[in-house]
Amino acid sequence: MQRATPQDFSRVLSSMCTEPHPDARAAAERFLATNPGDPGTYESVAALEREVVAGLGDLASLDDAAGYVTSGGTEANIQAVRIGRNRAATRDPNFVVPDSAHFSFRKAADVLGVEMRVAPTEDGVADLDGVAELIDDDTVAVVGVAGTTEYGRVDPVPALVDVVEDENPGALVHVDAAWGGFALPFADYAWDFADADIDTMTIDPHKMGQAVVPAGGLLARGPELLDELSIDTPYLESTSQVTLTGTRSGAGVASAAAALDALWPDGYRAQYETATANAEWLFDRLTDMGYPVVEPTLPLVSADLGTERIEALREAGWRLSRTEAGEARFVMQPHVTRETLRSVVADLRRLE
Ligand code: 0PR
Repeated sequence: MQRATPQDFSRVLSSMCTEPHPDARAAAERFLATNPGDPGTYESVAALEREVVAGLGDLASLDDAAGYVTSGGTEANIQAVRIGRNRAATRDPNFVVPDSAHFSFRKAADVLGVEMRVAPTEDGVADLDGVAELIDDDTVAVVGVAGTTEYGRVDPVPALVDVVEDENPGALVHVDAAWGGFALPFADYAWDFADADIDTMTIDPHKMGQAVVPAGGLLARGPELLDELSIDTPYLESTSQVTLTGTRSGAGVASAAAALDALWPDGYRAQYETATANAEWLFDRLTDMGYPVVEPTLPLVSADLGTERIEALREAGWRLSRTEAGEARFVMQPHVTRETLRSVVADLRRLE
């Protein structure tokens, strides 16, 4: 049987995954057979998971953070909506997202039986009047996005919190920072749990955190929020479980702990600064070439190159995907270097 080779990252431009940090890779291998879903048996990986939650709490300025390492942003987002639903009394629940929200919220609506209401965005961020109009007494959660999948935009979360306070203070405020979470601490417009009354947040180590897949993150302001997810586990040493999946990846957990240990804060700061400089460089080049480019906030550049050019770049081996509006999406993950960008821009010039 021929051995399949995994993707070589040198031409991957649109993925939110990246080459794991060497320490993360080594830790993942050591913990491959462990199951943090059974902390009574696998104590050391359970301890590492507590470290990861505390570390993600440090990133988001949340002391005594509650949370756990999920299978990814999808699970964290589903669980956040589930917390909102479970703690509310209504029989006819809804939640509100901006139209920039990731499709995982559609899955949340479907599996949880909660109506999803979609508010408009303006210039890529949630339109707060539009959000306010959709909130009613049956709203169990309101979502803000910090680092949208298509444009890297960041919603005005403190103002969003004020809107929720005015319209329905009982609704959960959830921030999806699945991709942006590892950049926010270094962005000058940033806010976090210390500045805004956020209840829950998604931050994924397997995106900008340089951990291995699967390692997502759900953070909650307090243990009582996570308790909303608690299910009894009669025959395990531990008596309850809050996770959506049962057996989980100890590799993901150990890798996230190792990545945080190696990179927080200086390594992630350097990564953010390089990525931001690269995003600005690419924005300038593509603008000079006459393409319409969406100005980046977090390091993600979307540019309208036209379908044929995107196809030609794909044929040349570049891994590029499109936004719903058809722009090419360049995600400045750590493996996307200035050299990579020079090379794709040179290929693009040849197509002119
Ligand atoms: N929230 C946001 C803001 C996201 O961008 C994503 C994933 C999620 C939640 C869901 O996270 P999981 O995929 O971990 O469950 N967005 C990426 C995207 O759609 C997912 C991805 C990652 C796609 C790597 C392709 C890829 O190669 O771009």
